Amino acid sequence: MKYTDYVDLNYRPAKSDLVCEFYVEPAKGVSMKKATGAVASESSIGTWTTITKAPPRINKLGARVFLIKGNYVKIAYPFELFELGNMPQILSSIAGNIFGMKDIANLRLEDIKWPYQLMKSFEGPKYGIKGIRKILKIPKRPLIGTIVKPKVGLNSKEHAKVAYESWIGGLDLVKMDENLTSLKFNKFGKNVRESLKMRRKAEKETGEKKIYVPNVTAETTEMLRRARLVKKEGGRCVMIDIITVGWSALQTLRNENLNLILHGHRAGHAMMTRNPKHGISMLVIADIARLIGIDQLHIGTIVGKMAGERQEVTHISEEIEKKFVKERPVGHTLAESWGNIKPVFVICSGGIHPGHIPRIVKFLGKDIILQFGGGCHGHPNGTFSGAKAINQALCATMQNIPLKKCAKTHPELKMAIDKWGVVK
Ligand code: RUB
Ligand code: CA
Repeated sequence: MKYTDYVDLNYRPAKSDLVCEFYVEPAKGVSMKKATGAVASESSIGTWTTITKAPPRINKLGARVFLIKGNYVKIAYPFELFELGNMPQILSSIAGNIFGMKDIANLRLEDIKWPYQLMKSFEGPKYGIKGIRKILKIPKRPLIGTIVKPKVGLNSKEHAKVAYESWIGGLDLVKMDENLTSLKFNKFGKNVRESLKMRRKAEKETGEKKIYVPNVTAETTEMLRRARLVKKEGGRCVMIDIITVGWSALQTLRNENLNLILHGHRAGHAMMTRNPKHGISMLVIADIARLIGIDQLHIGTIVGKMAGERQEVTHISEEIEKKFVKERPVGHTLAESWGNIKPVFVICSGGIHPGHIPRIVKFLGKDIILQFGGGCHGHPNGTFSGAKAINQALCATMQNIPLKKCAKTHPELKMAIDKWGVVK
C-alpha cells in the first residue's frame, strides 16, 4: 500500500477502533494527503515502500485517515493492532516512529479515544475522587495539601516537623517533592517512619484523617520495595514521577495492588507537551495516567509559576474527572465513555498561594486538590501560619466571603495577602 492509500475520507470508525487526533504539518513540498497517509502507515502496518509479497489480508489492519480539517487529522486504528494491557506497545505504534519522519515538519498527538476492549485491559484508579474523599472523610470541599520546602536539603526529622506543622495548621495532605527520594541526608525509610509518626500525632490532636505522600520514584524493583515499606509502616499513599519512571513502572505499581492511593507528579512532561505543534498533549498524558490507574494527578493551574492555558487545564480536568467526555471541535478532544475506569482527582499546584484559591475554585470546581509549596512555607510566620492561612482562604471561598474581608479577622490570612496579594 502507498501512503495515500491510507487516506479514506469516507470511512466511519468502528466502535472497536482506537481513534487518534493529530496536528499534522507536512514537510515542504509534501501534500497533506501524503503526510497524513505516512503517519497512518508507519503507525500501523506500513513502511516507506510497498512490500511485494505481503498477504493481501494484512491491508485490513492498516490505519485509516478519515478526517482532515486544516492541520487537524483523525486516524482510526483497528483494535487488532494493539496488545491488551500493553501501554508501551500501544505508544510504540501511535506515538512512535511517526514523530521523526522526513515527510512531516510537525506532529502532535492531541487526544486518543480508547475502544472498550482495550480500556478494560487496564485497571484504572483504585480509589479515584470518591475513594480518596472516603478515606479523608471530606465529602465536598477541595482538598488542601503542601509540598515540603526546601524541596531537598532537610533531614528526616526536620522534614517530619514541617509535615506536622502543616497538618496541625489544617492541611489534609503533605508530600515529598519530585526530586526527593532517598538522599544521603534524608533516607527514604527514615523519612517515611518519622513523617508517619508525625501524621499519627497530628491525627490524634486534630481528630482528622491526614495523608502523607512519600515519593517512591526509583528503578522499578526499588520503587516496589519502597511502596511496600510505606504500606507496612501504615502509609495510605505514594507519589510517582510518571514521566521519568515511565508508563511500565506506573503500571507495575498499579498492578501490585498495594491498596495505596497513587499520586502522579508530571515532572518533565513539558519536554513533550509544551510545543503546540509537535509532541504530545498533556491531555493524552493525563488520559494514559487515568487508564493505567493514577488516583490523583498534577494537571497545572491557570495562575501559578508553571505555563499553561485555562482552556487546556479545564479540558484535562474534564477528561479525567468525567464518566462521559463530549467531542470538542475546538480544543481537540475526542468523545470518550470511560466505563468502569474511575475519575481522577486533579491536583492544582505550582506557584500558588492563598490569594489564588477563589479563582482556581471558580474555574475548576470543588473536586480538586490545591497544593502549595512556597505559598505555605513562605508565609512570613512560617509553615504553621502558612497552613492556617490556606485553610482560612479555603473556608472563606467555600462561604463566598471575599478573602480581604476574611483577612480582617484572620491574621494569618492577612499576612499572606499582604505578601502575595489576591488574584482576581
Ligand atoms: C510546587 C512544586 C511542584 C509543582 C509542579 O511548589 O513543587 O513540583 O507543582 O508543577 P511551589 P505542576 O508551590 O513552591 O511552586 O503541578 O504544574 O506539574
Ligand atoms: Ca481521550
